[in-house]
Amino acid sequence: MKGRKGLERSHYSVEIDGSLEGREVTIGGWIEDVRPLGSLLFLTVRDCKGLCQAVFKRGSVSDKLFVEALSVPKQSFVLIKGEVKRSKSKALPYEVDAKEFEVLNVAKHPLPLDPTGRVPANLDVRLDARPLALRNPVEAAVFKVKAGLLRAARRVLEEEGFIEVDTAKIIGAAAEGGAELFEVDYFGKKAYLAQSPQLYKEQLTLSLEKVYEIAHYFRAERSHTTRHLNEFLSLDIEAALYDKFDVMKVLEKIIVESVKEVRDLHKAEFEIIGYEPSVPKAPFEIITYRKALEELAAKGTAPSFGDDLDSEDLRRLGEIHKGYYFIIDWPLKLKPFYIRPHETDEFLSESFDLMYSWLELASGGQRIHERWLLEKRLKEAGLDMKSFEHHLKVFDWGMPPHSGWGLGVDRWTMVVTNRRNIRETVLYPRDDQRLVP
Ligand code: AMO
Repeated sequence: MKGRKGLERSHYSVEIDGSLEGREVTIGGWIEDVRPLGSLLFLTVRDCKGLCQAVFKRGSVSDKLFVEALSVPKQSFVLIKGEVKRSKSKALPYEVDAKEFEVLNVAKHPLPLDPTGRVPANLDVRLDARPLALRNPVEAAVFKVKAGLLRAARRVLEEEGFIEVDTAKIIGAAAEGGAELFEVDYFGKKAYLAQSPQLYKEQLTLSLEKVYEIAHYFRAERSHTTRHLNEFLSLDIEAALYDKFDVMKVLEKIIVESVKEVRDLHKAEFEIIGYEPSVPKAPFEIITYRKALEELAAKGTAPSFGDDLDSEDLRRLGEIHKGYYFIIDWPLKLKPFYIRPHETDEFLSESFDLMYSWLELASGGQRIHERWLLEKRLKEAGLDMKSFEHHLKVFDWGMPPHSGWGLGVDRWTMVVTNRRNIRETVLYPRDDQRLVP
């Protein structure tokens, strides 16, 4: 696209290197700094890939252009045309000797934040002006890495023969039970926003066999923590004829290969972030729920057998297990109705959670595939059988044994990019205090 003066971007900042010396280029981006120095004027321009410098020389450009460049408000979007020359700056060894200049849109000051980060802004201010905050390279790097993780995970799943699906997010009945559903008015009828693709992904194994879905889900819970949101991104899989250990292997492979891939492909982003995740070693450690209780007891106190591990327990467990590890064989009563009772101990279930230190990243397990058993478990969970009729009848159509899991992608991105708050890994986070922007 051309500007009014006919200028058209020909290169990005990262391309301004020795290979272009002596060539004419047009760069486009946002003004980060304006530094006059006698008859020279240095402008630094940032685009989504990096930073480059342009120099305006009085005499070499008209006075009008020089003054225009001098007075352009920071963060305005501009195009600059000129010749690539060697510079004296160590950080930016090549610069553009400006000949032409056009402001495509002026940034109106005061801006809600300084994207350079020199004037620090707190998280709320950054979230209120998210697209502007993303001009800061550290913030942008987090989302480039997140996109890289999804790309790598998709690749692994395709290699493993999984088919990508997309299921409905407006649903007529509570998928998993529980009070965590957002209600919506669906032409006068009650409907809900999906809290997970659980029932649909299970159903699809009876024809597509191995499916995965990457989508947003909604939970109406008021948890004020750094790891919960009311809308989150989940990567879910479900596979016919896989048992719990088979799907744990798939999860492990995705984690190892994706971290390896982003480390290789996003070196620049990790350098900007100032952190590089180490590639985890497979196989991940596996401990049982029972073992976790023993470890906690050895450290002081532990919940009673059958009780859930609260965040304090998980923090203490995370002091023992620092990286990725699985906790398997949870008490059946702590798990949803679709999780299979344990092969050898009816008090337990064929379930697992994937942890990173104290943080739960994924949960899953082998499912019940027999209708009678599912009905029994629904009754025990006190759920309304009628609202599950559409789901139950599917189990009469030759439902294979199957297993799966759901991985919280925002939490995983927190781990890989070393962020402390899930809101830093979500573009437009939703919690009970934040519905806009
Ligand atoms: P679960 O409810 O454990 O399991 O969710 C799976 C993973 O999703 C992420 N997650 C969240 N992330 C941010 N904010 C939230 N409020 C939130 N809730 C969950 C976590 C969690 O480990 N149907 C099962 C999965 C399965 O068995 O296949 C389920 O939804 O990282």
